Amino acid sequence: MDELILTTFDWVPEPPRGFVRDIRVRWALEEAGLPYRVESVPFRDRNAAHFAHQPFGQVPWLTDGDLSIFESGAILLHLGERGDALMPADPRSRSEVIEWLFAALNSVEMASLPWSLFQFSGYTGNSPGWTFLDEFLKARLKHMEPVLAGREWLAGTFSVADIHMADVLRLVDRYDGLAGHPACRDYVARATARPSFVKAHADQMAHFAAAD
Ligand SMILES: N[C@@H](CCC(=O)N[C@@H](CS)C(=O)NCC(=O)O)C(=O)O
Repeated sequence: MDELILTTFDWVPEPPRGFVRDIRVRWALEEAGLPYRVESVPFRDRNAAHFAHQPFGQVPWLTDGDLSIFESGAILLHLGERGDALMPADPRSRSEVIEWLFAALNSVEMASLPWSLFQFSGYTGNSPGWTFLDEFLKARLKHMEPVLAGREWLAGTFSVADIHMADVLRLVDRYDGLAGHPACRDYVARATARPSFVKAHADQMAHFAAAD
């Protein structure tokens, strides 16, 4: 089996620690019990080799033998295809995993990320921009709430779709944005209680702390 190498930054400032997207990849690798190594690239000085792997100069990316994959969604689909630990084999369940993975990124995160960036920046006053973003996110959460109230995991068993959805929602939770959505909050609590998440989170925190 080819060696799996996860690349992340060598260091990031305190606020994003625990939320850098390499955690999605760490979490998936831990869930699947796949051995991997972590490498670092400079946060401050991003060179051409970095952009050759990740065209936006971001992290994470994963190398699997001579394959180099960027975008956390693409990485988790790739890992999901390596076995049935993260993506069930039967076509119906597999298709459900893929649709929920895209829903996490393209329907929920597309609302939650600008909302979180505004929260982080303190732009939460009584401005039309903030009100628009807040309503946009609440509209998405309103639809996620009955879905998550009715099932433990999005597509039957725990899958890469849950890694993405829980990670997206946990950033909202960080700013108390799930207060009116108890099923979403319980889902985040359920997912992040998994030993694989606990380890992935601790490993990310230790990785960045080691560079201080
Ligand atoms: N859509 C990308 C987003 C990657 C991303 O936003 N990475 C952040 C860390 S969580 C980053 O590299 N930020 C530094 C920057 O944008 O300059 C993915 O899911 O992999």
